[in-house]
Amino acid sequence: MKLSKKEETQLMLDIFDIKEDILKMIYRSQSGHPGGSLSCANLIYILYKNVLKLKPEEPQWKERDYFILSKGHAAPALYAVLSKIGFIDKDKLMTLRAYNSELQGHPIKNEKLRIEIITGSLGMGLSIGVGCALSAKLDKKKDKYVYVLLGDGELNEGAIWEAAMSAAHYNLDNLIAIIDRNGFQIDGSTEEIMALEPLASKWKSFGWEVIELDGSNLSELIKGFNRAKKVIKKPILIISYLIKGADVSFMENTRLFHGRPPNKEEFVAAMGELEFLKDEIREGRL
Ligand SMILES: Cc1ncc(C[n+]2csc(CCOP(=O)(O)OP(=O)(O)O)c2C)c(N)n1
Repeated sequence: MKLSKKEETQLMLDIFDIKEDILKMIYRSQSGHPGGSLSCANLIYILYKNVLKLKPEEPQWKERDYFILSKGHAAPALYAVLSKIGFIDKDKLMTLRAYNSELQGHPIKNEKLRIEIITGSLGMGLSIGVGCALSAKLDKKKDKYVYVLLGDGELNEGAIWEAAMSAAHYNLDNLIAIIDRNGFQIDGSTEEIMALEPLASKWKSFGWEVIELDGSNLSELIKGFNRAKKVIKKPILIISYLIKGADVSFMENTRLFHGRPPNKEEFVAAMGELEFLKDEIREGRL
């Protein structure tokens, strides 16, 4: 499906609203992970808006697709998307990380808010996804997909590779894993800390179908997900090239805002940049 210019513009504006919410939440709570939330916000939004099969009025619909945010520290991105879609009240967003809030720093299973799985301890989401996909196969749910979003630094966890082997062993073509390939993790660039390349051929040799795409191109993302759903008898990996801290100049491509909130000056500057980019989109310059 190719997006019309109008559709693409609206999606982009929505994504910038989401990015503003992410920064507001993290600034207000003075705690959280801006870099890896900003990198994947567009991807999570496209999933919820254009890809996942859900019933708005029936959160526990048995045929629904699952989304597992394995890189759980990007919870602000998930919460802001769920609020944009209408599953979380906007007011609630500013309770991020507050005592007794439903919106903790890492996602907690919550049927009402449509958070399927508790995550945050990296390396677990793909194994859980394998279990969900296997169970959907056993239940003969032919049109149910499980989507798992992984960080690239998260791939340092050994359990990911056990899950990768099992998924291929069980021919889980209803499992679509996505890597937020932003090139950075907590301590520096992924290639410096623990090299991942050649990443695509590693997954191919584990028996996965691999799709590589530019994750900041919304049409390409949608096309990639459609292509993934056509694959048979193999699990699918989408390597989505993204930018850590995307769209806030001083947060881009650095580890410095991995797990640190912006201070007041940084927050004001970041919001100004996002507003400027929104104007550019509205006026057709972006
Ligand atoms: C098991 C485990 N070890 C360590 C951490 C601390 N931690 C949080 S984020 C992170 C780095 C993750 O890097 P990456 O997956 O690339 O995330 P992104 O850059 O997309 O935010 C680490 C080590 C954790 N959450 N879980």
